[in-house]
Amino acid sequence: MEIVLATQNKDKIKEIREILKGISVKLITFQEHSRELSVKEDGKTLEENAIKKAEVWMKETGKPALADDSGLEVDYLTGAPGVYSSRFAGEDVTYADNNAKLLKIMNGVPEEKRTARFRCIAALVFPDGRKEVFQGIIEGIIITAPRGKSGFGYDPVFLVPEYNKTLAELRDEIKNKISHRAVAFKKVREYLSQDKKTTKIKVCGITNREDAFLALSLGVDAVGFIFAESKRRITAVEACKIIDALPQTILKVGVFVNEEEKRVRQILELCHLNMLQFHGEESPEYILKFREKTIKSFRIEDEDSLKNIPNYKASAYLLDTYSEETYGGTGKTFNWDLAVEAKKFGPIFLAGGLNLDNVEEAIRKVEPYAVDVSSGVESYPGKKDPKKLEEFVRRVRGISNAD
Ligand code: ITT
Repeated sequence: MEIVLATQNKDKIKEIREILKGISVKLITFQEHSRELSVKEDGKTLEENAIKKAEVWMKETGKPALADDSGLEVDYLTGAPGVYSSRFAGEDVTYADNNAKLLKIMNGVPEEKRTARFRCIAALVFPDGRKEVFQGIIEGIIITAPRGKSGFGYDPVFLVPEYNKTLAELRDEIKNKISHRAVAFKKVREYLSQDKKTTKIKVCGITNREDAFLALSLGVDAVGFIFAESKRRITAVEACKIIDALPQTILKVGVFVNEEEKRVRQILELCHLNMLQFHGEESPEYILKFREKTIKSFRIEDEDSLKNIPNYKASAYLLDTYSEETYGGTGKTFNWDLAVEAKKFGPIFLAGGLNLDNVEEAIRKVEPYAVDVSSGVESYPGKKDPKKLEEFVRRVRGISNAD
């Protein structure tokens, strides 16, 4: 997995790289992304700022992004400079200016009243909407004159009592074990090592009970029933019989194409669907009428096909291959670079010609929230091939669990 480091502070990048060393995640910095993004840190808390920074970079790149906001909290100053640490002495000041201002204010304050802490909030934000926050703290004392040359920021005035040294006097490897950033990012590290990628699988075009139970037994996440003109169309009554026999654990998605709202509601009620997929030219307003979870499909031809996506507020977006003749099930793939680009809009269901031969490459390249397969695992239209489906699931899970 690739993660973007949402910071332009080179000192931090160095520290974070060191703390996360050895983890099977590729960290991309603004230098590699060859773009600078300035994010206004106008939040009232470190957490707000950290999430804001990560979100801006996640939206810009379509990749998970990791940011931190850190601050020094001095007890004598009732927690200041805190969220304003970088601009304590004003806008565009140096670390030395901030330190000088702090020492001036603290002049004459006795040692027992010079207690302080660094707090770091790390935020990890994913394109599918997940947000995770991790905290790290280190306690210390503000000394009366700067000491030491390593580190950055307030390090030369922050004494760590256990070592009787300032953070700027400690070797990098020690700072990167005990600092606020080290504590927060070790939690990030643990989280990421547990977070095995699990691409969800939706099997669409279910027309019979046997296929539904095959999908269930293989641990597929969702099954789709097509209530529109298609070789795989199913009637509401037939779908209802299958759905009633399936457990809660598998999601049941109803697929509609330019259907009347009233008819969708009838089928929704009759069949107890969990999700509605709109595969036609439904408007953003039409989709908003449904309180249920929705997937809006887009047929992708070229870059222009992505332009309309941000107008829709759906729970997820399904990308299918464009065809003049049909609304879906073309069996053909499209340019997956466009799917990578679309990830910034929300969770992506990747569809369009997925099969045993290309699904692994698709997941490696796009890392979608879910893959959607129909004709690629059939023996003929409307009937799934057990061997193909089993192998498809095995391949997806194989990639998903690989480091
Ligand atoms: P980004 O927002 O690009 O990540 P930044 O330099 O603005 O970088 P922060 O807002 O997180 O960083 O940090 C605010 C200030 O807190 C920073 O300018 C330093 O003066 C201070 N600071 C943060 N971490 C520190 C550390 O490990 N040691 C010393 N001072 C630190």
